[in-house]
Amino acid sequence: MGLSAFALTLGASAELPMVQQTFEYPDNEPAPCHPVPTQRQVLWQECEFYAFFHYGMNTYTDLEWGNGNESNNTFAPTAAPNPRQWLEACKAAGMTGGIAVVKHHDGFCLWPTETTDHRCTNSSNAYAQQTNIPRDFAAAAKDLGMNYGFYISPWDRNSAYYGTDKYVKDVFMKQCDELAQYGSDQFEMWFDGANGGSGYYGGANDTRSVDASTYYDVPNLRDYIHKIAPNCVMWGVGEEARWIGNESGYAGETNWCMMDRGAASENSNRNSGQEEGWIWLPGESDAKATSAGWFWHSNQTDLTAERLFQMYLETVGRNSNLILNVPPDKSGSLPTSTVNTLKSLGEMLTSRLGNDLAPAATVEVSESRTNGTARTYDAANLTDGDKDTYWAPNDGTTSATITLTWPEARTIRYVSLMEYIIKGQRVKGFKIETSTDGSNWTTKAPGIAQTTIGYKRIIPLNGSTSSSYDAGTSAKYLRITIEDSRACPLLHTISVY
Ligand code: FUL
Repeated sequence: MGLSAFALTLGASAELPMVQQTFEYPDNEPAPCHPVPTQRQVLWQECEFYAFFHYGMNTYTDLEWGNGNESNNTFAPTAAPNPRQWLEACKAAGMTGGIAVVKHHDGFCLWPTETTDHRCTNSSNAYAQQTNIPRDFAAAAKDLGMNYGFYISPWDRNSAYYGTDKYVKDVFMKQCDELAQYGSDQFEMWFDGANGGSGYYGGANDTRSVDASTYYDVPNLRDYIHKIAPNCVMWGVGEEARWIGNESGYAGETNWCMMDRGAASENSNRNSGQEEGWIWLPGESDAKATSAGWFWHSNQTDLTAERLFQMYLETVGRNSNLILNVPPDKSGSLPTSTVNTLKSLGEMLTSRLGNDLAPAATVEVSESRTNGTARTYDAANLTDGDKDTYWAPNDGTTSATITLTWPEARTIRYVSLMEYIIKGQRVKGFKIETSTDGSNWTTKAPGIAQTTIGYKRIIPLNGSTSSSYDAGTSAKYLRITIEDSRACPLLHTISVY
């Protein structure tokens, strides 16, 4: 039956006029190595380093997790909350934007939402009544040319409806919708994983637990938000970017953007991803820049700029985004000490990673694929400052060398490599060597696993992320050897500092 139907189809199509098809690839582009990111995920990975601002009811109660029964009047800023000041301080630190917490687990909302009475505008405090963090945060970010987004806790210890479908439909989804209306160019919505447990729940004072993987109707929520804010990555519960597995500011030296779906694989592979993972789920590392908690506490101290620089190397420098938390205090602004630390960090990043020596070098590669009509693949693409051009060898080539030569020796400390991830993450082993004469080579940073590259990898040549800035290495030649790759390696930028 099946066979004769097949023959019939074939016979019928044989009668049709032949359609001439040509399968040419005039650009000679390498095939993608799956899985590959969505365009939204690529844009998100380009954000690299941004801030987290935990501000809200807990700022006034000294708690980290409010119970949900706090009086609206307890939220009492001593001045008008100033998101512009938050963002300006973070811009000075070299950050590209930030995420403002506008509803934490206590359910208290920092905007005039219609979904609950538990909100800032119902406080007796005059500054609170005027507060609208999403409005002011979005406006400041747009003005400063920074990325912005919001943290909205799915878990709500205030809502009487938490645990029912009504909560998801009439409270949580509506709150996400209201927030999406504050800007279609949001880059990320942050959905925390903590949920279920004891709480006030409208006076019930009981314990409620949900299955987060089904309860929040994430597929519909994601589609809905993307219609309003097309480039908004839905973090965590939203399944477009993954938690790096710790809150201490480090990713695995080996770190793939790929992951198998499902809590089991995610739980055990968050820090390093999975080489054979079948979805693109890049890592984000959330870490605190202060000692006490996510929210402001009177006894907090600021971590040193040197420690934050180390975090940067161990996250952004290991193929992970870094979201660094700086908490505004009771006045609704960042404390001066935090502002100063951020400024020092920015100066450190500029002086250590701000002056790229690679464009002054000549670059030679062991092999480049044949250029296409509208695309080239040669070594010059590695140092042209253009993320959309890349170097590529032939299909089937999985090892290669790239050699940079300066007219005279330079003092160097860091090498930064970036894969053209639009076509998948590929490199699985590499090494870096330097030479002063072109014949005697020294392998650098042998203690650091030189495995994956991904979106970005920064190698401190002295092999230490905690004391990376030393007298440096004198080198006239720098050789990067790709030793193994899932498919032909594609790099778009090499930088040397
Ligand atoms: C956690 C939350 O429970 C913390 O309070 C904080 O918001 C952190 C960023 O995520 O899971």
